[in-house]
Amino acid sequence: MIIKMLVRPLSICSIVILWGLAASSLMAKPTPAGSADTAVVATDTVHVLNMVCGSCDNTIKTKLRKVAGVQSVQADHETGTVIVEHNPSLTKDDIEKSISKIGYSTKTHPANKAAHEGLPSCCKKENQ
Ligand SMILES: [Cu+2]
Repeated sequence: MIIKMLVRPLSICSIVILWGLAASSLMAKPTPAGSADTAVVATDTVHVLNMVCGSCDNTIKTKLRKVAGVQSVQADHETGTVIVEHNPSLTKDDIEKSISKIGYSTKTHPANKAAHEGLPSCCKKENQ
């Protein structure tokens, strides 16, 4: 008898709580289109062979950020690395191809010559 009286108010409470949770999760459901894309992020570190100065860093950061799917770019000519956060539909190879189109070389993708010629003079280096 005592147990029944304890259990009953509890179960009514828990039903109300569960109903509340269900209602709030339904209300939270509508999310903006594309949010699934930006929620999951992959990170790749690419070694770039011919970055020589801060302008190289800036060129790569500015141009790589415009590539669809790229979310953030860090470039450091001193270490020769470019760290890219991107959505999982992009591969590291895609990123290396984009870097070569900007005028810089990776081990597998030599720089596009015309793009390299268009770089500021301080950034042009023979060892592509
Ligand atoms: Cu430079």
